[in-house]
Formats: sequence, structure tokens, C-alpha cells
Amino acid sequence: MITVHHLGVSQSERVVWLCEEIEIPYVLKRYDRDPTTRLAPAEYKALHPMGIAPVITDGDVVLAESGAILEYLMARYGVGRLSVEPKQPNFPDYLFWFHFANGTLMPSEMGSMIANYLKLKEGNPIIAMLNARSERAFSLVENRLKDAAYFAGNDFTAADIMMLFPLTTMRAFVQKDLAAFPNIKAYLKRIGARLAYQRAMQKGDPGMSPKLD
Ligand SMILES: N[C@@H](CCC(=O)N[C@@H](CS)C(=O)NCC(=O)O)C(=O)O
Repeated sequence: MITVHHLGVSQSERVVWLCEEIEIPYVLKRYDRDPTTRLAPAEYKALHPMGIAPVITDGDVVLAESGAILEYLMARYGVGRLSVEPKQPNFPDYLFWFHFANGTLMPSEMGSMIANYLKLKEGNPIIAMLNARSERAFSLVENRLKDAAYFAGNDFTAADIMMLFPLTTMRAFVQKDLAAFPNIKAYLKRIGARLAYQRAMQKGDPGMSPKLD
């Protein structure tokens, strides 16, 4: 049996959501963040040497890293659901957006979050660089969602599951006004209507309303 170790308000929401979408049996174990440091509690950190969420256990397998976990679960239990076959024309789009989420968008938003914590003053060249990078990333996302209903094309895939966290829950840590991004807002509405997403958020973070606008 798969156990999804979910740290509250974290990227492990992706794993709960994937399990709900592909309807695989799993046990959900929730952990709250340390109220002072906002980091994972010691019990969570003991699960994997890196000490960060998400982590799953599946028999003897202990696996961390959102992208790796999603690929593992889809390959072993997903019977082809939510991924795109290499022979399909939108395979490159699927790969790009699946990896853009954690390869570029998350580091860019994390940079802005750290700059906020350090209280760098407006006008600081690092802030200007980070803001420009974040704007470029959000504009790229906005343009993609003008041309396609979902990141890989017409169909919802795991690329959407990877991409959603930086567009939603990450905004609990670093503010981002979406007023200039109508396609992103319409997309978030579409995702919010998915029953599997609603179930995942209800089970994973019952006290939080998903940041869908
Ligand atoms: N690239 C990693 C990032 C993991 C990560 O940074 N997790 C954060 C939560 S979103 C975490 O565990 N923070 C708590 C801590 O550092 O103690 C992944 O996607 O799995």
C-alpha cells in the first residue's frame, strides 16, 4: 500500500491530487508545519535524508521529489493515464511544462520569497532581476493558456499537476497579483471544478481554501 506523507500547505498536495485523479488506493498521513519555523517537523524530516516534502513510501521504496514521485506512480500504477506517449505530437509540450514547473518557475518564485524574507529594499538590482524573471515566467504561462486549455494541449495531464502549485498555494508564501493574467485565472477556475482536485485539497489541507483567484 502506498503512503503519501503530506506536509500541510506544501508541494506534496501534488501527490495527493495525482492519487485522487488516477484513483489508486493510498493512505494519507498528514503532518503540520512547525508553527515557529514553518519547516517540516522532525518526524517528517526523518522520512528521507533531504527532509523535505513530498515523500511517499511503497513497501521498501522511500521516494522524494514531486516529479519523480508523479512519474513513479503513473508508470507503476497509472496504466498510461495523465501522461503523453512519446509518439504523440504534444509530447514535447508535455515534457516542457512538466519540467518547467520545478526547473524554472518554482526557483524563480522561491527567489522572490527569499528576497521578501530578507526585506531587500525596492530598487535593489536583485529585486529587479527577480521581478523581471517572475514576470517573464508568468507571461509564458499566460500565453500558453491562451493557446491551450491545459499545459500539454487539449487534455488534462500530470504537467497540470506539476504546474498548479506555483500558480496557487505558492502564493501563500509570495504574493502575486493575477489581474494581468486572465487566461491563468480562467484556467484556475477550470481546475477548481475538478472533483479529484477538490477531494485532494479537502483531504490534504482541510483548513485552507485553494488559492484559485
Ligand atoms: N523540488 C522539491 C522541493 C521540495 C520542497 O522544497 N518542499 C518544501 C515544501 S513546498 C518543504 O518540504 N519545506 C519544509 C522544510 O524545508 O522543512 C520537490 O518538488 O519535491
